[in-house]
Amino acid sequence: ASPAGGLSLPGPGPGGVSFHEMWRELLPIGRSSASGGYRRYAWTGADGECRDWFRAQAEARGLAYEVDRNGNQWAWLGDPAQGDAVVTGSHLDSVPDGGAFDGPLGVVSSFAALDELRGRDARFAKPLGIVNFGDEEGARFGLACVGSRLAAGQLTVDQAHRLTDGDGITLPQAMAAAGYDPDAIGPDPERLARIGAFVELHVEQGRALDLSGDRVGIASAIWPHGRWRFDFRGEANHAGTTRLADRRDPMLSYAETVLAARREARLADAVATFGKIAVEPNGVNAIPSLVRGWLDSRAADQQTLDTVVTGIQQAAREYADAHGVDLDVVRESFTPVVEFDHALRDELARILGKDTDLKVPVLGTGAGHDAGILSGTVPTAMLFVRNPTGVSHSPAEFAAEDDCVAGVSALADVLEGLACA
Ligand code: HGY
Ligand code: MN
Ligand code: MN
Ligand code: MN
Repeated sequence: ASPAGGLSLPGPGPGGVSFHEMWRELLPIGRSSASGGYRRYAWTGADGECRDWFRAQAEARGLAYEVDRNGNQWAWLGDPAQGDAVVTGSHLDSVPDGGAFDGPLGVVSSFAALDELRGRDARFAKPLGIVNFGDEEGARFGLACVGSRLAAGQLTVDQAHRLTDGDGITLPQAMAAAGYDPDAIGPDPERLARIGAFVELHVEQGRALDLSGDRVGIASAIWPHGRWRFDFRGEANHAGTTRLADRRDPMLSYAETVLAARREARLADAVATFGKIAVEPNGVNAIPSLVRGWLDSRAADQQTLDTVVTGIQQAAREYADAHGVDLDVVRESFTPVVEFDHALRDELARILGKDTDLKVPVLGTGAGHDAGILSGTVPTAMLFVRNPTGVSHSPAEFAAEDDCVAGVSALADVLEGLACA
């Protein structure tokens, strides 16, 4: 029934224990028994199982389910064509051996918040959506936030078609193999124009909330960040017979560059990480011909990031020259600084502070999110849930059950405050 007061949530849905049931269903999907971490890469079988789960959750609640041209999944209460929709959600894919919370906490909390609002008998004046953005982590094709970037027009179709994974499979091939139409991908301005506010809940990936003693926080900004590929090319040769003086060993210049990255980041109060490497021919008794390392670097502001990355590149060139090695550096992706919408941020603070004296902390982050990509197009905000160790992108990532429940409640308050008005 939909009384004059607005749309109500269709029942019956999984009910009050929904968070735990959803969490239990998701936990085994794509989990490596070797590491205990998750390997949910875009358009693989594990990703497909997560997507099936999303669809089942939408249908169990009588929400209208759809997949957009870029493979992002949506669940709707009310008709998004009405406009000014309130949307929440996150992603279900993972980094290599990622934790259980980065992404899924936001999606599970979204469905659970709707269930909580059903319990409150909320009536919605605006369409309400839940989204699962595809390929947020970029673990497979190297570029993060592919689904939201495509939708927002921040990644061209040509660029997307050229994305290739470590096995030489292109993004269109991977999408087609997963049953999606790669010829459909592209900007989706009309869909985004229907969204009046997007709020992504995410596990915190640092310890600010732990240190301040708060369960939930509001995001202020995302640091500018990017990924650069460093190709050091030398000469493959026999590890036993090649005199040290005759070697052109790219591993040496790579190793020195890793140290330079740490040095430059430390000097600038930024971060710089070489977390992925490919070596050719990758033989234990061969001097490498190629060492390819990927740099991820982030800083509080653009100028600092430029300084750090320029410093690392200059050092890398000097080391390459010293070892007779050729160097190519390619910037593979870049995300400028994100300042979340101030009015929406204030509105969240007002809603969450309404019945309490507590001031909800506002914090910045060095982690990228689909919310950051959307923020250029749509008024966007984020909620963070306390992470007691700050560990993320690791199987050890954790959030306490009480804090997750507090996150669901906060998200429900926010959705109610924004969509029931
Ligand atoms: O921050 C990242 O590495 C990714 O966007 N989650
Ligand atoms: Mn992540
Ligand atoms: Mn994430
Ligand atoms: Mn031999």
